[in-house]
Amino acid sequence: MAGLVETMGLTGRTNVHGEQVQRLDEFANTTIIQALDHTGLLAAMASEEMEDFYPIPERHTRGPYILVFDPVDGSSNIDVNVSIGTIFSVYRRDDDSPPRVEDFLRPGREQLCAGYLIYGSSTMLVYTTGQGVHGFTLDPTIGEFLLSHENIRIPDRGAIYSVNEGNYGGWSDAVRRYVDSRKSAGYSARYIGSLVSDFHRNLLKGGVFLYPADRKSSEGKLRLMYEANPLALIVEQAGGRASNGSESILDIQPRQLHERTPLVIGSRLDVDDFDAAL
Ligand code: FDP
Repeated sequence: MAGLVETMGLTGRTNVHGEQVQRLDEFANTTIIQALDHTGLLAAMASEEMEDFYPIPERHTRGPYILVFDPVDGSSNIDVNVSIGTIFSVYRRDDDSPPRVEDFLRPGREQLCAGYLIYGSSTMLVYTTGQGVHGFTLDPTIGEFLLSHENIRIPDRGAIYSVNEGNYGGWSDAVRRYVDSRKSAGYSARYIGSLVSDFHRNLLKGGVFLYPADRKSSEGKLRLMYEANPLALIVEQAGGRASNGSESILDIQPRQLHERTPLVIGSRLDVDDFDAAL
């Protein structure tokens, strides 16, 4: 309904990352918090759209889990009706003391569950709890997600590379060589500009997505906790890899909630090639 009701366009505010906040970002953030704050399952939530984490108010029962989410991924595609998504991951706390930021600052390997929703030609939920990756498609006539993609496996090598090549001039020589090598190997370029959508396509078909560091941003653009970690758990569970060029994304010890990381993710051999090229 976004095109018919007042949920498109900018709010006029900027978020903690200095980006302009879209109305749908804010709407999705509030919807997720309101849907989950009283379930008794969570102790706290952190979102790409909020500067600090959100402890579950004491009037609600607190549970053992921590939720981390990106309410709308691919914000620049909202107003032009291109696929966007929602990304989430779940951790467990060890005790029931008041939640602290340290509860969130844990390597991605400690995620209990990670997943995303993609709003495309159909709405899908793809998730893992460490026992493979499974995809469910929403049947809007009954309001249920039905298992449509059981045990997804990503091909070991793909034939697609996904990167914002407008940044070519700011990349290191090694990154340029890697992207050039995909072209000379006959790969196709596909870049939607919504991470979830680019990732989902490569997960099903094989391929590599990269958002490397460049001259403007030495840490790349994407967020470790809200974007890279959940997708890294999913890709590893599907037989692929995720790296920052020197280590597995899932092994990085986060230092702050909104930390960024270079990200290379997708088919195992394509990510191996990237690490070898650096
Ligand atoms: P967006 O800025 O539109 O929200 O992290 C956000 C993200 O989109 C990713 O979904 C996407 O992969 C990337 O940024 C696109 O960045 P560029 O526009 O710099 O290519």
